Amino acid sequence: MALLQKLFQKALLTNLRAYSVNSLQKPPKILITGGLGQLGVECAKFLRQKYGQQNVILSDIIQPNLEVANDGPYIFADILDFKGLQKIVVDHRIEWLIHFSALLSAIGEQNVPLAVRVNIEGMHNVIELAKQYKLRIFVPSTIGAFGPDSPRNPTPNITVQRPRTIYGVSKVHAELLGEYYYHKFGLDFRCLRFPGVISSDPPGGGTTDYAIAIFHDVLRKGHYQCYLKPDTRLPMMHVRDALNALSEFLEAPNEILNRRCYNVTAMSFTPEELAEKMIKYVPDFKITYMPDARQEIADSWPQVFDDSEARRDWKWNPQVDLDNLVEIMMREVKEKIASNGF
Ligand code: AKB
Repeated sequence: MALLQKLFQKALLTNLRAYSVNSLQKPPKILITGGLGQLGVECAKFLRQKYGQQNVILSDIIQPNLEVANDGPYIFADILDFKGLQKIVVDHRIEWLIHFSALLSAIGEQNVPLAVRVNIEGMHNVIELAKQYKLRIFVPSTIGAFGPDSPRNPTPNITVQRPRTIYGVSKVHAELLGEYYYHKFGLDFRCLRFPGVISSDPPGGGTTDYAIAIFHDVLRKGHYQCYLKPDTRLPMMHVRDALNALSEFLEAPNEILNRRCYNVTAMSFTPEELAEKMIKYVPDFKITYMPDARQEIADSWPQVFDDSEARRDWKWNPQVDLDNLVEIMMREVKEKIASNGF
């Protein structure tokens, strides 16, 4: 019986996937907010390959560099300006909204009023916008949406969430608001809780940033001073997996989703374990440890993230493990340093 049920579910999933891809023959018009943060530029590149260059609009309040400006449509969008957002959605016939604008965990603690405005007021604007114009809306959440009362190893999809950072509080707020709008108004709200995302682009004020900064410092100076203790275990994933997760989840038919918010991850490691893998590439590299305020944040977060519900419902399956990650980062950061000097 269980086997039959499984086979039926698999057949349903295959059919729905095929349907979902076919129904995307007219590609969606997508707006990405907070486009110049860690994920925006890579996400736009990835989605433009899938849906066409003109169908993915990157936006932010910052002037882009030439490379970004030449890569595809880029516009000014202030997530605190509701009318401005309405105009963009109408003028560009937007159908999907990917809302990246947010202050991350460490930087949010340094300016709480700004984090409240960007992360909470900004969320109010985009969710109302999505409701008014019937957009599919994706909002990333995070391991930071959990806190010291949550089980840390593993942290399941549904459990206690009492974060101690304004970033975490704003993300729990976003998750709950999105679920509420889904149940009350039928809004197509989708949310993934990401672990630390590792890419060769410079990080943006998070607690997991060490896992990016370490590559830049080691390749430039042969030394890294880590702000977390050597045994601080945190869930992580390479940006390629993060974008695959986002895109697969955005395309998944509503019928197969049992939740609006899913945990996703690829691996968990400590600074010490990461350094050990890197020594293979830079044998004389040195790491020292000087924990700062970010240690307390990391100590309240999941160590191992349970993403079995995403694996079950929409077949989430990460591709990049720790060995691949170190190999990719070593290569890409070297290339970046050679071409930009940073
Ligand atoms: C942060 O460290 O704040 C982010 C996150 C895990 O959400 N990278």
